[in-house]
Amino acid sequence: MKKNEFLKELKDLQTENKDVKELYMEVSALAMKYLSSQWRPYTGRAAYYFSIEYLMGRMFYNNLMELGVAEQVKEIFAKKGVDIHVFEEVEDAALGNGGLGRLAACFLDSAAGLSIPLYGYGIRYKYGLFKQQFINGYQVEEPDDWLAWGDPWSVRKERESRVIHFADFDVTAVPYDMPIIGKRINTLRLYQAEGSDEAAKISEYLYPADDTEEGKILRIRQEYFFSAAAIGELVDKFVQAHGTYFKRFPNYHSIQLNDTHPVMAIAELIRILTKEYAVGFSDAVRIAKRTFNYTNHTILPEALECWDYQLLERILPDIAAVFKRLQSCAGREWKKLGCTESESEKMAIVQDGRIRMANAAVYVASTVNGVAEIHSDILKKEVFAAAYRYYPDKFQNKTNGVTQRRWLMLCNSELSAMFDRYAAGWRSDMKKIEMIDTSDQVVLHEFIAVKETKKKELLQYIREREGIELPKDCMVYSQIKRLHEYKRQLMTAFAILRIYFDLKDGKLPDFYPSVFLFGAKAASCYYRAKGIIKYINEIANLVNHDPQTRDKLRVVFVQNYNVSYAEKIVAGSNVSLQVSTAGLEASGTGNMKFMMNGAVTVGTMDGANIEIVEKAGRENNYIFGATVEELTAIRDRYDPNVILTKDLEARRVVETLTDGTFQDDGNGYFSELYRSLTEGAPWHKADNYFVLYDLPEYVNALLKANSEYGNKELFSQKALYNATHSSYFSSDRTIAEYAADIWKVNEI
Ligand code: 26Q
Repeated sequence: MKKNEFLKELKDLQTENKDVKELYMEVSALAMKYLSSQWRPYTGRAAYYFSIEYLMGRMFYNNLMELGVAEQVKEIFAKKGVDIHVFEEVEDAALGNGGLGRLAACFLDSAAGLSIPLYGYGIRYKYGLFKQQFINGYQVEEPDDWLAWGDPWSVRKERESRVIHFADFDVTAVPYDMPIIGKRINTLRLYQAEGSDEAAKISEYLYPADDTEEGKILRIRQEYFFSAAAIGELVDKFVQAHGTYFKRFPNYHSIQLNDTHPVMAIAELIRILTKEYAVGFSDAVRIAKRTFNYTNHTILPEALECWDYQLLERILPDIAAVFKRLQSCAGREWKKLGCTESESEKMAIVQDGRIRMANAAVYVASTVNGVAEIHSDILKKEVFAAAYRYYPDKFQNKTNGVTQRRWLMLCNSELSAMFDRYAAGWRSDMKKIEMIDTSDQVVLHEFIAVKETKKKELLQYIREREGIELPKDCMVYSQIKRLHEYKRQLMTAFAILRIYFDLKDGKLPDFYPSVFLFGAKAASCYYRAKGIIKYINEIANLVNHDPQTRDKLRVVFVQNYNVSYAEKIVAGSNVSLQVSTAGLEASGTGNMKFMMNGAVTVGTMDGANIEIVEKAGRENNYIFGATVEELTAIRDRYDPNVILTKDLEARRVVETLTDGTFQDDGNGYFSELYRSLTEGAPWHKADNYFVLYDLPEYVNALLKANSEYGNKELFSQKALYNATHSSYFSSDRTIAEYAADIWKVNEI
């Protein structure tokens, strides 16, 4: 189908008496028809991305934009009296929960944009990340029935189904293909589990609770299910095209493991080669070594996956056996290399009855990468120090990026149009925006106007979604990310309270009216995260209703934060809050989205924040807090109670957790948070994320930004400088690096 045929059919489309869903289905189906002729299989060398999460967001507008028909579709609908914004009702595809899943989506977009053959593999969950609402300030979760809207952007490939064997039952993996549209069309293939009720459970939920044995088994099944389906398919296709000379398998395939969740793929490839094709074990390992690459996304010890050997053996005996043989094979290699006992122990794949997935990945992968400079350094120096000593060449850094097509062109057409005026050609070469003169008064005032427009839109959206009216002229600070203690949303809560008390005490006469926005979902079994949500909602309730402060300070925790919400928030905010404990945020990618849209960062020297200020200047951002080195130096002697004794202001805010200022209805959330800061818990020391240590500097940084915002031109120049120096954080740059340094695949 040609473009003009597509547009003609669209013009002829009957819209009367059709609801949004019907229109959505029909237009999407038409677009699929239009693109199908360009969507062809490819048999050359390609890269494969294995990920348990894909946070695609809403596909409708993005796909129309990528097909180059967004404007025409908008006009055609306008003529029919349909506002293109009605499609904002369409649910996001939220088959992921955070940065790792959104990164996968950005990477697919960039690869298609650069015409790099990259194929995504994952799970087609029936329910994505839960839908969230607040009832009395508490998070309430509902299943995310995203398929209720239909899935017009996928094609079920029944005939390419495969059977996956577990010791106790078989499962059919049915592929659903999604087009990833850019200069070329790549594919995201998600497998759905079918066959029996117990089989279907495997692709029912994203991250089912794994605090019971049953839950753990389900997680193992999920990981093996999609890894084995993908590997089985790649091996079959290879054999059909090239025969069984498997030494050539890595010539055609470079597989990127998005964290450890797909590490079962390593064992599955070795299993197939040895069991089904009689390849010797060491040859199979050699082939696997040339095929796989591993990206680590977190150094938090509790997130490094370990599986109980006996548990795995029960449902996947052959896979368990492969891990065991891999350990022997690695053990011999380490002896030869002269590793000490303790080094071998640190690198061990199977030890004390547990399989350490990250160690398996590091041993087999050709390359191991972190996602920002500081994170990659920590991997080398700490997490994988022993492996780095013996395999230094494996280790690389690939600083994350985000796709400017969704995170700038789509969510901020106004700023994009401004860039068109002052940096022609930037859409295909983003570096060009660096040439924009941020001190030019005309440019600056256009930028100020764009930010005002986007803020107005954001406030309007919040009014519709949350029923909250915010002051028109305000500075917007935003913290939007998964809820986690290390990300320190609690520290922001304390900082807000400090500002609130100071406002009431008349200590901040020149404070520019401000809104603090939060967006986050708490994992459903994460008790403290839920307590933090409730606490912030209580603070919002107090602050927003206090007649003494409500014109100056507001707090809103938006409900059901997701990709589509993020698109509004990053475009409309002035300040990006990136305040993780130094050393713990692997990279962050929200920080990059805000930067691209002209927000300044109030943040710690952590993750990609460090590179952001390297590119955009420390003087154009508000960096505060302890560095990794400082924290290492004080860690052993740090006692938050010393701070609480001396610093009365800190004490006043922290004690709101227990002094009755706020109510958690006898649920114990707040007192538990209090104890986590003052006493610690069996598994950690008091205030292990250094909230109280960094709080005073954090408040100062927030206030400094606030006072500078009073000088609109000064502040906006800083903000614009950030935007015009953000091209390094395009995932096009990141993907070009993966393609050149890891995958060795070329543009086709
Ligand atoms: C591990 C063990 C058991 C159960 C679950 C998990 C698990 C699940 C999800 C561990 C980690 C994740 C997700 C991690 C994640 O999203 N990491 C983020 O990745 C981004 C992309 O690289 C970075 O920018 C963020 O800094 C990082 O937090």
